[in-house]
Amino acid sequence: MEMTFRWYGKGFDTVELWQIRQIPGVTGVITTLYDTQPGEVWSRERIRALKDEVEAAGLYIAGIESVNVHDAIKIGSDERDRYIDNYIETLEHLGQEDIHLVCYNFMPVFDWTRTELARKRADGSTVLAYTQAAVDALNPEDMFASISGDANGAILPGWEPERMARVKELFEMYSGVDNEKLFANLVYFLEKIMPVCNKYDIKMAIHPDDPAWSVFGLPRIIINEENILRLMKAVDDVHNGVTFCSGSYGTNLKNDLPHMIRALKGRIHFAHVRNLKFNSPDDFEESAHLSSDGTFDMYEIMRALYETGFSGPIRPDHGRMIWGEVAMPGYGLYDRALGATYLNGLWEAIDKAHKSSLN
Ligand code: DNO
Repeated sequence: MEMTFRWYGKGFDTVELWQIRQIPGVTGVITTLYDTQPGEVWSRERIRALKDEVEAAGLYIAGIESVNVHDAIKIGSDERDRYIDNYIETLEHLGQEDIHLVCYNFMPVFDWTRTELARKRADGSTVLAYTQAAVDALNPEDMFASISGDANGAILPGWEPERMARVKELFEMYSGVDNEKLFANLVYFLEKIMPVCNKYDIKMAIHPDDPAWSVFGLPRIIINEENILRLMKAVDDVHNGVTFCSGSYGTNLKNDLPHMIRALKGRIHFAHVRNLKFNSPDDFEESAHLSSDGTFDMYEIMRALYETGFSGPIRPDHGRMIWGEVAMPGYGLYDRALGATYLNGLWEAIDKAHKSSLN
């Protein structure tokens, strides 16, 4: 595996490349052109400029998160082929610039959903949190307003104000789309893009739905082992792969995370590893990465990745806001850096134990 760090790009991220470079063991960044809209073609020039900027800081682009998929593709409307052609063009440009990993999601309307962006914990840190009761009490149009005040001025991924202004319209557009239709639209999309992915060896890595169930009655499909394996079989090409996000699949306590990792052997191209602390099955908060601070056994998650021969990028995921940092919720420097070193420590121990058992 290779330890990486998400970076939203200059002007969008409070963290700078030189700071990432100083986190021990972090060699690459996972980045994006944050100001592009879903459906837009990414020019080669802009991709190259981003690459140059990252490389000048002594790092490299380990992958893109995300190239977002236009709603027309998810809905399966008449315009979808045009947007798929644009997506293919973007993939071509990424491939030509030697970028071989693309994380994306297929969630309707909302990307990840949290009900609090700054829940205070006993130690004074703040974390992202989710309570089902809060979602049930809101209508989707109010969701954006209810959380945007806590965003520290940042634009949250998937929660862009222009999109949120159209929430009602978006919901209407999805009214005829159930889980099966969404799945079929995803397969259609993947089949169309596989040739370009094969040509440039681009690994597509689908991010799970977060939380891993339907919110506001919208269809959600990338939620458990059964569904993700179904998708792997439906488009049985190694370039159709997975972002294994422990914090997203883990929102459903029925998901056995190490088991899922083993079942997906060879198809996990990217991993987001973080912990959650459940206060009840319907209320969780994003704790520190450390196993003892949350509900998951992070050692077992890392061990499953190790034992399945995972060799792609890992990144620490949402961190707590600590030490007075003001940043995009979940994406400060300090706690994610702690997460990276902790995960690196687990990996080193697993690797050494494995190697000494062979002697
Ligand atoms: C949240 C992220 C997601 C993820 C997208 C992938 O912090 O994990 O926004 O990047 O779902 O397309």
